[in-house]
Amino acid sequence: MWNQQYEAMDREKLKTLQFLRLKQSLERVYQLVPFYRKSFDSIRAEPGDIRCLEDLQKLPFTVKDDLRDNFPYGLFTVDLNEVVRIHSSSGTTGIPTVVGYTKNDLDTWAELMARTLTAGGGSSESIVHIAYGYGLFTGGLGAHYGAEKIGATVVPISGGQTKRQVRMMRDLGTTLLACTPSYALYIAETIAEMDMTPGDLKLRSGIFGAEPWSESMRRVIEDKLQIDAFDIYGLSEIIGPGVAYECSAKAGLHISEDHFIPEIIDPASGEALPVGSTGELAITTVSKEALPMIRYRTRDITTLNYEPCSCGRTHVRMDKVSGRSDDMIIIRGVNVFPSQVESILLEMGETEPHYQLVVDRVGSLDTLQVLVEVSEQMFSDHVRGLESLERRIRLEIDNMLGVTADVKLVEPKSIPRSEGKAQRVIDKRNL
Ligand code: DLL
Repeated sequence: MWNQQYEAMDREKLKTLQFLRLKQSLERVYQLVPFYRKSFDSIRAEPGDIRCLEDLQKLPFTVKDDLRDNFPYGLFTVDLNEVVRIHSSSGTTGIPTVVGYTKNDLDTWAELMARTLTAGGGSSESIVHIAYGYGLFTGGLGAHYGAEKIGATVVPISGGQTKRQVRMMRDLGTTLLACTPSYALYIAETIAEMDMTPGDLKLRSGIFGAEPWSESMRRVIEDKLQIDAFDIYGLSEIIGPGVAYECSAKAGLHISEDHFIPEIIDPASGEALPVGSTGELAITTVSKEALPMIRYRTRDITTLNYEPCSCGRTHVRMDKVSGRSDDMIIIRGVNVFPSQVESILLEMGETEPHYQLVVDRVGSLDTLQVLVEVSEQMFSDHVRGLESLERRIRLEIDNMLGVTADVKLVEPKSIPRSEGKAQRVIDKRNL
């Protein structure tokens, strides 16, 4: 454990700490950010009305559009003089959102990533290969400062030039890989293409996140790279990576509750849901200086688990994120997450782990097409074998998810590989 005092803090003490920090954050945003003052005033609430942690549920949510509406600095609580770093989340549509950090915020972030890396097998002995993108994306620099904090040897390679990445990992004796799970898979594929095996590298573990990936995908990555694969979660608006991380139990991601208060809400009504329910994660930051967030709606779907963890950390665990509520595809009334299709494909084990979902509308009917790659050998096999596999996958998707999909097996390497976040869904209905 990187920080026993906080990561294994007695839960009663933790709640007291959260509450004290929450009060300060609420005062801060109420005094300094017109948006929050207006939002609290709209329900006639003042920070003083929040008398216990549960009272937080009385306050309005903050959503991504609030950041856009106040672009670029409108939600900051400090003068720009005190802001030492900007990151931005690359919105696919419209105005990007900008997030800022004070010196203390960067220290907190490094601390959180130090916890993440330590839980993921990192130490001062590690050689950490950071293939998350550097730049405005929070992945690269977030992992970077955490890795330096634990005293590891950092290779800040960023994304791209995958063959060179593999050669560097081999030559430098890299032990820990940090990148998106889809890029880890691409790296594994490239190792094989270069006629190498994982045995030619010294990789032992990886911290993968920034996009949803299923348990089955974990097994594929662990198997192909011969490593321990850990899930890490975060989002720019809250701080970047480092919000939650898996420990060796690999049974949920510990949310650093000394800095964040998580809630699960009904994505449709916004009502808080009882402990153990699956719903949208909302997060309140309690220590952020430049850009505190009150009840920020992440759109990510998960479940919280307060049972004690075998690793000794006391912080609540969130399940692997199954998807974003806005990535959920609704096909003729049935909700489908790409990660559910991923699990089915990988569990069947007859295709390659590369797939894409194409959603379209024919007349007034939504259609779902699942494109999935098969191996070279299988592709050159006779057509009947392929047709039969397509049929079996279609049946399995129908049985497990209750939707009819058109399954199409495609040539090896025909689905674009990703160096960052993979694009799993192509929704032609929006075009
Ligand atoms: O993706 C921060 C990050 C970088 C996390 C590196 C982990 C590793 P954004 O670009 O703002 O920040 O995107 C945040 O990505 O709301 C989730 O939908 C998704 N996401 C992040 N981590 C996971 C994960 C970074 N482990 C959005 N599992 C979030 C599933 C994830 N989805």
